[in-house]
Formats: sequence, structure tokens, C-alpha cells
Amino acid sequence: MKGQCLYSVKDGFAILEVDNPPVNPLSEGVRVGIVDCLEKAQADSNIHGIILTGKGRSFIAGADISEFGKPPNEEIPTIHAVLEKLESSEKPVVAAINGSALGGGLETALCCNYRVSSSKGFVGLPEVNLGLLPGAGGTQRLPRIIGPSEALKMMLTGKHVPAKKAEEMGIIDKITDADVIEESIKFLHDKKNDPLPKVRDLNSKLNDVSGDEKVIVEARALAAKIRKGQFAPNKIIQCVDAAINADSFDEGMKKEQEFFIECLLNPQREAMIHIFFSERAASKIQDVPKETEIMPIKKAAIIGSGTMGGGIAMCFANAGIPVHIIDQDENNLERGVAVIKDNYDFMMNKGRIDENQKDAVMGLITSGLEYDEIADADIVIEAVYENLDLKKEIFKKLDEVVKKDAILASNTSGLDIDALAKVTNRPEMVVGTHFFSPANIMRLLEVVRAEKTSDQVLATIMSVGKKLKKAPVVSLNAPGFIGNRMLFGYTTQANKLLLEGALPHQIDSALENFGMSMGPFRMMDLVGLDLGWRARKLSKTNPPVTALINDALCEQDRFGQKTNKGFYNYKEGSRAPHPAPENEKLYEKVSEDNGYKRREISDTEIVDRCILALVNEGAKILQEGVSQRSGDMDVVYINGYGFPIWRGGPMQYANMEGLEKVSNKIDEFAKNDPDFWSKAEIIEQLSKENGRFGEAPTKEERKEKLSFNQTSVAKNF
Ligand code: 3H9
Repeated sequence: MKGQCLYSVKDGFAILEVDNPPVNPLSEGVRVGIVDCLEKAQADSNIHGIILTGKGRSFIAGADISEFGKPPNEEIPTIHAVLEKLESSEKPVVAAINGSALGGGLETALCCNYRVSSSKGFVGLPEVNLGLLPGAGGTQRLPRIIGPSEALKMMLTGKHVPAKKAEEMGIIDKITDADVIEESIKFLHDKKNDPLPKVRDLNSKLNDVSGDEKVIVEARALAAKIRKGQFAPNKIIQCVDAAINADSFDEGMKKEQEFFIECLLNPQREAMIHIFFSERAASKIQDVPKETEIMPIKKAAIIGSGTMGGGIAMCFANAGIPVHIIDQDENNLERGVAVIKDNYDFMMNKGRIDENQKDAVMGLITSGLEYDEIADADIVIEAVYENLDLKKEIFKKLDEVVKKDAILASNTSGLDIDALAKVTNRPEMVVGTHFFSPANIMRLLEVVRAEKTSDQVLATIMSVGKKLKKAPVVSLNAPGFIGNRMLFGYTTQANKLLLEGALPHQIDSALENFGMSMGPFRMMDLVGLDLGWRARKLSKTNPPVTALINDALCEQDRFGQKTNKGFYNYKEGSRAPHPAPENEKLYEKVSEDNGYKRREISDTEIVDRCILALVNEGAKILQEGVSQRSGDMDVVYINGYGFPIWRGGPMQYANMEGLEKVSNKIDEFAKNDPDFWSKAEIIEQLSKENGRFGEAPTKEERKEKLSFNQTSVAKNF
């Protein structure tokens, strides 16, 4: 049985310490332990009160997520049974919150009579991020303590609330910098003559809003804005509605239980929990030992003060790491630093940071023109524009100037990291760090492992990525890495659908209804249609058929948002797309000139072809070992490409659809377009075995089954 609860006695108080490292979820052993310890404390007449706390860095991180979806063990008390025992204790109980009290952890604390927290503690009901609702009384107790409106905000955003704020809100009775157990004992001494308060009995904040629809209407608007397509948010709102309007606490609890089970059985729950575990798995690298020493990163440097360089510098400063930006052009540098300052001003004006925080982060960012200034950096990230020769020059220079044990990283979205490593005398210290724009906001970080990148450098970059609050995912050094290589197939299909008769707004809306945050044509308009067009002109290459419409639009100065017209029309100063019927003649002509017979295309076909293009390429990436596991690709797509989290990423989507179905659809598409739809071997194989995508084959297995080489990947790409 996982976890336990330790029992000790101090000054006549029973100390119950949840012990289930690293974050103390309420696994079976913990539940059994808490019940046993409570009974022991109740039975001992020398015990005056009970302190419930957690061992290590967490109080209780919630229910054990890995238990969801498994059949319950009838012998073990449920969380509800444990909490009932806690709440009905005849002796006073304090939750001594030593760290994170999340989900079922906060719900546990709300069943105690009092809550005392260390100043480092934090609370939250983040179940919504797992496709769930707080199902152990959270939807009924939290509104009673802080009011339905604030409770809904906490539950719909799933945000963590630091102890100080939680005290102001009334969730926590007292915070302390001293020992939280000692302080809890003192607190109980002070309260010894008071009747025992129970959150379930507090009704005034609910009565205040009874009959007023505003709270629910506002919550619905918030859910529509930040949780599009998700099932659980509406159920959370219904639970709070029940808390306000039900005849009793118990009736509200019954509703919560019903809705919790609905969430539990909804496929979104499986998809979102898959992402929770995948994000954690992604930072583990199969052949890098767990105990690999992490290098200290105390100083960072960025080469290039453009949008990417500035955004990356902000990430380091936000994580409290001093960062020095250099640029060869003084004007660029000034402009770049001014943009950073503007970004922080914007955040301050929005109330996301205060002036002190802004000064603190700006104080960590310095800049200059000379390479000598970064000689003592622990990591240098080159973030200049995509030109291999220029990057090689920079890496040569960095290798000469920067201390020998510093990591040299390139923020490239597709260039060969081995080629950069080769121009240095420290190829083992070279790695790719592909941030996504805007780098200070987007969570994805593709970490590109070159042939000689050392284990220590990789482990360090994964750890730095987490400190920068990114979701780091490792890719081998292969063209397009993971994300852009998959994207290529997706946009190719979107362009083919346009040639075959669908219109941009139909394709976009089909994919947005599927859940993508932005359809491919809106995305192309945002990025700028002229980029590819200019590159093709410069290199004098013939455009592929899928780029013909793009290029024809550019010939008419329709570059996308920057010229207020592209696949769509835009009003000056607005990013809202309006269909552009004037383009339709052009689409028809290009189709006809290239032998495409335009036809009606269903939304289902659009979604299938675009999403399965991602899946098929993802499967090839997996079988080649470019990505370590299918969950890594899901993390890439959710954090970098706007794939809906509630579908669990493209590979999980395929797993949940069933690989046999996926395989059959690809066979069907291949009848009309065999070159594009060359099916990944792994799909064929897994579909026969009723299998699912999972781990990539190991290096040794790969050698037997596939001859992985970069040129073959490049050809496919
Ligand atoms: C719930 O409570 C439902 C109830 O309302 C109703 C019930 C009836 N369970 O994140 P880390 C593992 S739903 C199992 O790297 P950090 C995690 O997988 C729950 N395992 O650490 C990882 O394992 P590994 C609501 C869990 O310091 C290890 O712990 N609660 C759980 O960066 C370390 O995790 C939440 O949603 C869990 N609940 O962050 C909170 N939590 O080492 C979820 C973590 O093998 N947890 N693990 O990879 C978190 O947000 C973060 O883990 C936390 C620590 C902030 C606590």
C-alpha cells in the first residue's frame, strides 16, 4: 500500500504526519493511516487536540491521481470516509499546512476546525486541470468560507494561492514563519475554550447571493473564456449553484458526488491526466542516469536582442537568474531592452506584478556590445536569425571567449545542432534550446540533443527549463525536431484541402471546433505569407503545389495580418479575421491549373486529414526514436501548437480513437494520395495488436528494426 501516516505526541497533542513522498497524495496507505491515527488520538484521554501535517515539502497534494480509473479497493476507506472522520472529531483538529495543500489536500484542510500555514505554504483546487472537479467537498466548503464568486474563480482557474493571500481571503486562520507545528499547538491553546468551528455550518456567504444569478452568469463567462470545450468547468458551476440553492449541505454534497463521477467517466479526464503525467515524464531522459549531477546556472547570457532573445532573457530574469544580453548593433540592443521594459510595464499595468517586482527583474537584465562581457556566463543562448553560417561564426567566437565549462545553446527552430557543435572544441557542451514565441509566455521548450551533448548538459537544461517554468521536451537532432516536423504534414493537408475545394474559413472553423486554438490559415496570416514566398524567390526554387495559392496571394500583396489581407481580410488595428470572397476566383484558378477538381468537403474529412497527418508523422518520429515517447509529442502539441489539452495531444487522441481506426482511415486517404500518406510502420503494427503508442524503441532495438539516419528523415521531411 502506497504511503502512510506517522503518529507522535507533543505536549499532549497528537501529531499526524502524512508520509507519501515526494508530495503526499492521499494514496491508500495514507487514508488507512489517517483513520488509524485519528482513532488512536480519540481513544487517548491524554490527547487534547490533533495536528495534521505533511512530511517534506508538501502538506497533501490531493487525491492520488494514479488511482483514478482503477477499480476501488473496498477494504480501504475512501477519501470521503476519511474526511468524515476528521470533520466529526470530538477533539479539535488543526491542519498545519507546511507546503502545498492542493485539491483533496485543501479539501482535507477544510474539514479540520482550523488551518495554520507556514508562510511558504500554498493552497488551491486545481482539479479542473485534470478534467475533474473538487469532489471531496471542495465545491461545497470553499464557497462557504470565501463566498461563491471567489471560490468559482479559484476552481475554474485552478490557480495556486499563496499562504498570505489565502489568509486575507479567510481560507487560512494564521500564517507563520516559525515552526508550523509549534504554532498550531499554540493556536489550539488560544482556542481551547471556543466551540469547534466547522466550515460546513457556515451559510452566511451563500445566503448573501441566494436568488442572485450574477455569480453564476459571471462564472459561465469566465469558463467560456479560459476553458473552451472543457467538460468539468460547467459541472463545477453546477456544484456551486447547488451549494447556494440546495436545502442542506448534505444535499449539495450529493450533487457534487454525482457530477464528480460524470467528470471521472468523461474521456477528457483520461486525456488531461495523461498530460499531467506526460509533462512529468518528459523531463526524464531514458538513458541519462537519474543521479546525473546538475551544473549550477548562476549567470546566463543571450546573443541577440530581437523578439526571441528578449523573451528568453525575461524567462531567466523571472526565474531570478541574472542575464546579460549582447547584440552587435547598438540601436537593436536599445530597442530590444526597451521592448523588455515595455513588456514588464504592461504586466505591471495589468496588475500581474508590482513595481518592486518589476524593478527586481529589470535589475537582473544587463546588456552590452562585447563578447568579453559574457566570459563568465554559465550558459549562453544564441538567439539570432536562422542562418547556419552566422550561427557557426557565433559559436566559434563563443567557444573562444566563454569559460570552458559553460553550456552553449542555440535557439534554432530547425538548424543542425551538430554542425554548430563541430565548430567548437566542446561539442559535449552544445545543445539546442528551441523556445516558442513569445518566449516569455509559451511553455514549450524543445531541447535538442546533438550527437555529443553530454548527459550532464542535458540534465542541466531540463532542470533549467523547469526553473524557467517551461515544459521541456527532448528531441534528437533531426530536421524540424518534433513540433515543426509534425506541423509540416498538418499544414500540407490544410493546403491540399484548399486546393480540393474547401475554403480557409471552413477549414479553420472545423479545426477550431475540434479544439485547436487557431486554424491553420489564421495562423499563416498571423505569421506572414510573405516569409515562405520570399525564401522561395531568393533560393529560386519552384514552389510545391501546396504553396501555389500562398504565393499567388503574395503576388497581390496579400501578406496576411501585416497588410490587413491574406487568406482573410482584417480591419485596421483588428486581428479578427473576415472571410475574403474576392480570393475565391484565385483558388479556383490554381486548383484548375493544377488538375484539382474542387468538391464539397465535410468538416469530418478536414479534421481527420489534418489531425491524422500529425499522428502519422508523430508515429514516424516515435519509431525513429527522435522523440522518446508519444506523451512527449503530446506535451509539445499542447504547449506549443494550441492543441486542446482536453483531447490529450495528437498521439493520445489517436490512442483513444483506437489505432485500428486510425490505420484504416490512413489507408483510405492513401488511395488518393499515396505519396503523402505513407503509413508509419508502427501504426500498422500496433493496429494489429490492438496496441497504443507509448515508449520509443531503445537505441539497440532501433538498430535492429530501422536504420535511422538523418538523411532519410530529411528526405521524408
Ligand atoms: C483530487 O484531489 C480530487 C479530489 O478533489 C476528489 C477526490 C475524491 N497524485 O509535479 P512534481 C507526483 S485530484 C499522484 O514533479 P513539484 C508526480 O507525478 C488531485 N502523484 O513536483 C511526480 O511523480 P514522479 C488534485 C502525484 O514539486 C511527483 O509527484 N491535486 C500527485 O514540481 C512530483 O511531482 C493536484 O492536481 C498526485 N496528486 O510540484 C495537484 N501530485 O516523480 C497535482 C504529484 O514519478 N500536483 N504527483 O514524476 C501538483 O500540482 C504538483 O505535483 C505539486 C508539486 C505542485 C504538488
